[in-house]
Amino acid sequence: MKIIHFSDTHLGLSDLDVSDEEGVNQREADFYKAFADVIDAIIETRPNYVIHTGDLFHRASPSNRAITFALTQLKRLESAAIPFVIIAGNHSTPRTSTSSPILEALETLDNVHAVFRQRYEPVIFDNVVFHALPHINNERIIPDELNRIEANIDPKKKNILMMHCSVGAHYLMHEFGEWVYPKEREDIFEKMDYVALGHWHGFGAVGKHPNVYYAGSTERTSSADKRDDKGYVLLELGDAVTVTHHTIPLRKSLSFSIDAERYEEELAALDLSEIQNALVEVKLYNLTASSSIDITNKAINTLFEEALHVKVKREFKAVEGEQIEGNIESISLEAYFISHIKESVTDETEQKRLSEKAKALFAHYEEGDDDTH
Ligand SMILES: [Mn+2]
Repeated sequence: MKIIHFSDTHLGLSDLDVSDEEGVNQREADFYKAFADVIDAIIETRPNYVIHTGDLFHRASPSNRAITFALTQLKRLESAAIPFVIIAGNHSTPRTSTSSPILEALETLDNVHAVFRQRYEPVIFDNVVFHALPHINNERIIPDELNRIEANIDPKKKNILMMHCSVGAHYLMHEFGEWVYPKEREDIFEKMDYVALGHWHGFGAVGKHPNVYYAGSTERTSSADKRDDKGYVLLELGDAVTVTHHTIPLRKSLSFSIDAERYEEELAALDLSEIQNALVEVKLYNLTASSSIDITNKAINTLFEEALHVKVKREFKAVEGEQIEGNIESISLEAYFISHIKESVTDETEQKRLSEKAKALFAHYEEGDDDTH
């Protein structure tokens, strides 16, 4: 039996101020392409089943374009007569009971089995049971839902658990509504042939379990994600279980570092051979206030004009021997701001109060800056 497991496709996510020829946000289009690439691979591989472990859409109320795209692609699976089982993730579950879940719309397709009613449901076929546990807003009922699984395990069939959560605190994404799987219930994993997980955006096996996998996302959902190995899992279930990860081609994501003290030499030495249509991050370091003014973003953008997008990060030379660490982009500004407070405010209590306030504001700014998971 062959099963394809994929996850976290975040259809409708848009990022960066760049559009394609049709006026669609280019990153949004990249997510559609990744999804279509997986559907192509499915149709070529012809697995017995396809499973998706959540975050099909980026939002609980996706755009018309995202919905139309998803339905068109799922229709291709229906035409190929391949059953598709999907659970809701935290991104596609409404936070209030007044809005209706988007996955309900998928039930109009005959081959789609969508589990989104915030409770455990077994999806039963002739040779396999998919134990589907969708995202649940009320964490307190999760232990009871987990208790319902074992009675539905059929030893004559393959048993596959599908969940969208963090197994152990390691896989937390710091998002609204996410939950950690209770360690004391990991015994359920041993009764399953395979545990299909969604939520974490990298592919990989979980802990010491040989049969528990995150499929990972199909695209990079933030600029912090530099992974190139996005794709899907092909699961072959015979006497043994084999798990292989297949990658799909992604837009390049490249990082460059330029020492501002040796700016001209470093520029001349840059290898720009792969920048075409890439997502580029340029870190300028060893900057002083004056060299930072001299090296404009415009100059950097011109240098990398073949790239799809350029993000410039500025790291200033440490002030008064102070080492600046952490998120360079905003901390350098924060450090400058705080050193300015220290210079211009003599009263120590007032100095402390203003510094704390500045830190809180910068922390808030940083949070809002990268809300694209
Ligand atoms: Mn996700």
